Amino acid sequence: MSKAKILVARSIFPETIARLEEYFEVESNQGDQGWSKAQLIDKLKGKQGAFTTGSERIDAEVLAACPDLKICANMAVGYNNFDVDAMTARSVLATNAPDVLTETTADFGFALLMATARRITESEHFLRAGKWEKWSYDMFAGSDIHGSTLGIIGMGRIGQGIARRGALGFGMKVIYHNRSRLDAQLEAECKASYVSKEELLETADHVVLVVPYTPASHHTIGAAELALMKPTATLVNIARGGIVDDAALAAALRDKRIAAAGLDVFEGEPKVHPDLLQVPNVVLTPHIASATVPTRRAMADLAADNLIGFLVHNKPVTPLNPAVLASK
Ligand code: 8YV
Repeated sequence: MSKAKILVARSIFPETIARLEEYFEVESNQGDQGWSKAQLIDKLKGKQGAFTTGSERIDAEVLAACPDLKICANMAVGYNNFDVDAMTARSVLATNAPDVLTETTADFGFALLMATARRITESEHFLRAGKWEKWSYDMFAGSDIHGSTLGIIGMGRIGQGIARRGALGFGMKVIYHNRSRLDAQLEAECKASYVSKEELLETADHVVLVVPYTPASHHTIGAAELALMKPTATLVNIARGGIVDDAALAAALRDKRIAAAGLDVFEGEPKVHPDLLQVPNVVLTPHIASATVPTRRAMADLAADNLIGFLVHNKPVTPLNPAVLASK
């Protein structure tokens, strides 16, 4: 039987490519030059499978141009780069990479929270610039993590991981807001109390965003929400660009309407809103929350498992639209 053809859209571990080559004819973008949509379509034509990252948009236009496509396996838990309805309509399976990155991403959320509240990068820039000449009582005085109130918007697996770290490790009072309330047992495990979004914004000392991006979550935090937060509060976004109105946030940081922010994701990334680059009270990282070597390997393995599982055995591991399987 001839091997199915797949496209690996971005540079990935050579071991992952070698494994995929055992099962498929693989074309891969190991040069990792970004592809335009037209180039992506051109490469995807005639392929049955695609190994994608959050950067490749798979929508009705791509699907119409690539009728041989049967599966897109995302090496990411978030999948807002997929139009899942359009994929289901064309019987194309969508898979993501949940669970394997939960704890690593929760670790990073906490790291960014601490760096933001304790002004770590701002003070390092000061030191590197040779400006440290004397001790002073208020030099880079930030806000406390321990004993403070942590507000989490989006209480999925990663949000729960952050809640546990905050409550059990740092004695924080944890409040959360989510589309649906957790069951009582999970709430007790996370030591988290459900509140309205407004109450959370008004009372939290530190707000962490872990909500998936959908049209409904676009600009979950804009000027009105920032105005509800305490002037001493910090905001951390490890979810997706577009959840925060970056221009409104830059203005709030400039005017000290909130104390500081930590951002791993941006509207229009890899571009960053120029106003954010001008304010000192923000920690900026280039979308690396899941970036540890073991976790990136596990994410790549899971995307490969989905391609092999579906195209070879008709058993994907983490399907997002299982209706496609039922219709076969
Ligand atoms: C990915 C992420 O690194 O999993 C996600 O949703 O945001 C990151 O872990 C990124 O999307 C590239 O695929």
